[in-house]
Amino acid sequence: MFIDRAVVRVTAGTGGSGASSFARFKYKPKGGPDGGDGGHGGSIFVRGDANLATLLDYRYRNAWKAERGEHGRGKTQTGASSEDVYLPVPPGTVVKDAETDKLLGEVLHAGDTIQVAKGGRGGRGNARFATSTHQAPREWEPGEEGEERQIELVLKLIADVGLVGEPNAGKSTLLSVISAARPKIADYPFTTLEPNLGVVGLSGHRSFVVADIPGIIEGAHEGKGLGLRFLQHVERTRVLAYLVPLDSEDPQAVYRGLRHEIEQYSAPLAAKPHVVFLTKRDLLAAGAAVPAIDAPDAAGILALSSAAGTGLDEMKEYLWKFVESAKGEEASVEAWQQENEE
Ligand SMILES: Nc1nc2c(ncn2[C@@H]2O[C@H](COP(=O)(O)OP(=O)(O)OP(=O)(O)O)[C@@H](O)[C@H]2O)c(=O)[nH]1
Ligand SMILES: [Mg+2]
Repeated sequence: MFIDRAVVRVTAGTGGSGASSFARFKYKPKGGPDGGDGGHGGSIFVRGDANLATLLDYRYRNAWKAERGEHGRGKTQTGASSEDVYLPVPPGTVVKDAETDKLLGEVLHAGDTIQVAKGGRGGRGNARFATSTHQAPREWEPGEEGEERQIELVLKLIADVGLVGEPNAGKSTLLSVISAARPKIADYPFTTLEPNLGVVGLSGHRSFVVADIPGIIEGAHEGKGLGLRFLQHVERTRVLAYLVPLDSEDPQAVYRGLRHEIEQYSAPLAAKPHVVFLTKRDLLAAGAAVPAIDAPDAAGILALSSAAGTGLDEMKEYLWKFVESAKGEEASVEAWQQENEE
C-alpha cells in the first residue's frame, strides 16, 4: 500500500461589501437608497477525478484561493459572486483538517465533492436597511470573511503492478515511457529510493497503476540494500513484473535470483501472479534471438525495449488483461471466504 499525502492551504473568497448609494433622478434629487448587496466569495471544494491516481500535483502547488465577491453597486445592483474552486483528487482520498486532524470527509467516487472552505456571504447594501421610519439609511455591511484552513489529503493506493528488478534493470525508464510519471533515471544502481507510481492509460478509459520500486539485490530479504523497505512496498500490489535486462550475462540466473529473494521474504508475495519482462531488447546484437528463459510459474514472458519503444503496446494490453484477471480472482476468493464464513 502506498500512502500519498499532501497538505494544502485553502482560502475561500471574502464576500463583496454592500453599497451605500442613493438614487439620483434628474427631476427628483432625493431618491431612495439603492445600494446593492455584495456578491458571494468563491468556496473551495475537493472533487473526485477518475483521471488522477496520485496527489503529486499538490507537491507543486500547495496553496489555493478563490476570488472575493464583487461589491454591490448603486441601482440595487448585486455584485457578482465568484466562481467556486475545485481541487481534483483521485477517488479514495481522505480529507482532514490539518490543524485539528478532524475528518472532513472522504472522496469515494469520481464527482464526489466536499466543501473545505466556505466563501463569505456578501454584505447587505443600504437599500436593505430602509424602513418606513428610516428612509435614508447609510448603513451597509462588509462582506463576510472567506474561510481559510490547512487541509491534509491522504490517499491509500494499491498499485496494480509492481516492477521488480535489480538496480539498473530499467524499471523507472519503463514506467516513464508507459505513463506520465517522471521518475529519476540514471545508469547507477539505486537511483530510485522511493516508489514512483504511474497510471497507464489505454483506449476506452481503461487504466491501471504501476509502481516502480527501488532495485532489489541479493540479500534484500535480510535487509540488504533498500531490501525490506522495498519488499514492503510490493506486498500490496496485485501482480508483479520481474524485469530481466537482456544485456545481463546470465538472464536465467537474474530471474532465479529475483525469485529467490521474493520467496525468502514472503511466500504469499512469491505466490502472486507474475510476468517476466526481458528489457533493453535493443541491446541484443542485430538478428540475435531473444534468449529463452525457464519460468514455469510466470504467466508470460515478453521482450521489450523502452529505449526503442518496441513491444510496449503489446505489453500494456497484456498487463491490462493480466490485472483484470487478477482482480477477478480476488473477487472470487473474497466470495469464497464469505461463503465459508457463513
Ligand atoms: N539501451 C537501453 N537502455 C535502457 C533501457 N531502459 C533503461 N535503460 C538504461 O538503463 C539505466 C538504468 O535505468 P533505470 O530506469 O534508472 O533503472 P532502474 O531499474 O529504475 O534502476 P534503480 O532505480 O537504480 O533500481 C539507464 O541508464 C537507462 O537509460 C532500454 O530499453 N534500452
Ligand atoms: Mg529506478
